[in-house]
Amino acid sequence: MPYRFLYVIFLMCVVCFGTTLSVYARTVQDSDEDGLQDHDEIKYGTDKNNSDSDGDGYRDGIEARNGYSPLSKKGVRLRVADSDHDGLTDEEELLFGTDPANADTDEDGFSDRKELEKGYNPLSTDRKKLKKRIEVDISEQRLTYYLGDITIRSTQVSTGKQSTPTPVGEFAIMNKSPRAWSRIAKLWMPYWMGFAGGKYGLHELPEWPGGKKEGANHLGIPVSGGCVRLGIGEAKKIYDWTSIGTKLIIRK
Ligand SMILES: [Ca+2]
Ligand SMILES: [Ca+2]
Ligand SMILES: [Ca+2]
Ligand SMILES: [Ca+2]
Repeated sequence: MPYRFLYVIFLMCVVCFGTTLSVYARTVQDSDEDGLQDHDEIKYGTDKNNSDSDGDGYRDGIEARNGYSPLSKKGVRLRVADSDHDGLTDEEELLFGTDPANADTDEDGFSDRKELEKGYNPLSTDRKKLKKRIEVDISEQRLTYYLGDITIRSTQVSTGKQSTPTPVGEFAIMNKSPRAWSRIAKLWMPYWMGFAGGKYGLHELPEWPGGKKEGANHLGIPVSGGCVRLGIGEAKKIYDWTSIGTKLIIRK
């Protein structure tokens, strides 16, 4: 009797182990054995049954691991490639969860890029606008902006020095100017986005009247008079995306 009992236990263990293995196999399946699992092939927009989706002689897994687009024959990097020509790089699409091989992931007639620009979810046909939000982390000297739960971008900033700290709390972007003039500091602040009564702003590295820019090597170091300084190029991206009223959260 005890032997029969042990045998039943043994059979149960075999069944459990087998089920676990088959679940594991399903989750880590790589149908075309190219080093990119099936669920990652969906993310990259590649063919899970073709180990070399773009036919350039390099396997999808090798291209993806080394930062190349497995959808582009010409050895183009993910950060440059725009395989579906929708204006978002393959790297951005991976970040947003949109399909790098389909310009209109949710097939609602609006391209992924248009939806993100206008504040809609490119992964859903729901026409409800998502909330835009900018967050600044002073200790990390980073600014990240979001559309709903989608991280749009993260970039290094320079916030206020110890004697002129950047205010902490919850604000909203209250005004915008492509080129604001500081009467106090006597310099230009390109791509100005004002907050806290308009006394402070997010803006590009300041520019002296002669055209000289404050150094880009200040990014990552709190040296400003209280504003949040952004890098050249990054400021315009945020400026173009931000609306009046966009929520701004600043943390220590
Ligand atoms: Ca694969
Ligand atoms: Ca390839
Ligand atoms: Ca694209
Ligand atoms: Ca769409």
